[in-house]
Amino acid sequence: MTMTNEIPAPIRHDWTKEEIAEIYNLPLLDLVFKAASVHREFHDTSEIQVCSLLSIKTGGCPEDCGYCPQSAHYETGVKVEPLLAFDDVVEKAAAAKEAGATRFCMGAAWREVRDNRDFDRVLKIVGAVNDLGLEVCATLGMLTEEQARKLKEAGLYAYNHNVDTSEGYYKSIITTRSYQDRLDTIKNTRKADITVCSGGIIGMGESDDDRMEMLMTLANLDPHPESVPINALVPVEGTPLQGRPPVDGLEFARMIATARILMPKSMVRLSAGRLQLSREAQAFCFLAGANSIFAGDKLLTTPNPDVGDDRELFAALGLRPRKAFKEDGVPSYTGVPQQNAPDN
Ligand code: SAM
Ligand code: DTB
Ligand code: SF4
Repeated sequence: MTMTNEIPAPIRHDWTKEEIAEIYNLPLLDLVFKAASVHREFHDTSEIQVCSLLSIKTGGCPEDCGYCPQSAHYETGVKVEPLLAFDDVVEKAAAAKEAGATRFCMGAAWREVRDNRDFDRVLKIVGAVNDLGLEVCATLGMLTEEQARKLKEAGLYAYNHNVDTSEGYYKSIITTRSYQDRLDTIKNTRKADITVCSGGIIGMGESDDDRMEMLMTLANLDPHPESVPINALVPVEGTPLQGRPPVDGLEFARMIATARILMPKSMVRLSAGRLQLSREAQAFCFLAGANSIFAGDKLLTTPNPDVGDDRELFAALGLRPRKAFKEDGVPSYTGVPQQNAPDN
C-alpha cells in the first residue's frame, strides 16, 4: 500500500476484511498521516461541521440496547418524558443556529416511528426547522419507506441510524431487534432520497475485528453514508455497560483515521465521548480526519463539552465552523473543495 499522497484515494464499496485490516493495523502515525492526506484531498481541513443535538422524546424506550440510558429495561434515572411541544423545539433550534450550529439533529427514544399524532408533530417540526435554514436531521428508530418519504417531503435533510457495531457483536448488545432491521431502515432512508448518517460506538467490549467489520459494513454501502458518527461509549450507571473503561484517545483516532480512508468524502463525526478526551486527543482526531462534532453541553441525556471550551479549542487549532451544505445549493457534500473526487 502506498504511503504517499500521489495516487488519489479511491471511492470504493468493495473493501475486503484483509484490506481493511491492512489499513487499521498500520503503525498509528503512518495511519494518521495517510488519513490526513485523504482528508486534505477531499475536504477543507480548516472547517468543522458543528451539529446540535436535542432529545425531543426522552426515555422509556422499549428496546434493550445495552449502552443506552433511555432504555426502559434499565434503571438509569432518566425521566420518561412525552414528545416536546412544537414551539419548544423550534425555539431550541433557533438558539442552536444563533450559537453557530448548521445542523440540528432531533432524537427520539422510539423503537420505530408509528403513524400517529406524534409523528405528525415531528413532521411539522422538521418543516419549521428546515425553514430556519438549518440542515434538519432526525433519529427516531426504525422507519418504513412511506414514513421516510413523508419526512423527506417535510424537509428532512439527514436521518441518523447507526449500525452501532459488527453484526456478530450486535447480538450481545441488543436482543430486541436485528442487524438486518438496521440495514433495512438505512435502505428506506436512501430510497426516500434523504442523506444517511450512520456510524457506531466503540468501547463496548468489542474486539478490533468487530470494529473493522463495522467499518466494512458502512464502507460497503453504496453510496457511503454522507456522515459517519464515531461514538465512544458514555458508560451510564444502571446500563449493562456501566463501568466500562473509557476509550483511549489513540484508539479513537485509529478508528476515525480508518473511517476517513475507507469513506473519503463522508463527514466523519467525533461524536459522543469527547468529554473524556483531552484537547490534544481531539486535535489528533481532527488530524486523523474527523470533521464534525456535536456542540452544546448536552448530547441526548449525557453531558458534552462546554460551548466556550469548544470555541477556545477551535481558536487554538485555527478551525472554523463550516456553513450548511444546503446553503451551497447542491445536495450532500459536493460543495466542499475537492480534487480527484469521483462520484460516491
Ligand atoms: N432510538 C433511536 C435509535 O436507536 O436509532 C434514536 C436515538 S439513539 C439514542 C441514537 C444513537 O445514540 C444510538 O444508535 C447509539 O449509537 C448512540 N448512543 C446511545 N447511547 C449511547 C451511549 N451511552 N454512548 C455512546 N453512544 C450512545
Ligand atoms: C450519534 O451517533 N450519537 C448521538 C446522535 N447520533 C443521536 C447520540 C449520542 C448519545 C449519547 C448518550 C446520551 O446522551 O444519551
Ligand atoms: Fe431506544 Fe435508541 Fe436507546 Fe436503543 S439506542 S434503547 S432504540 S433510544
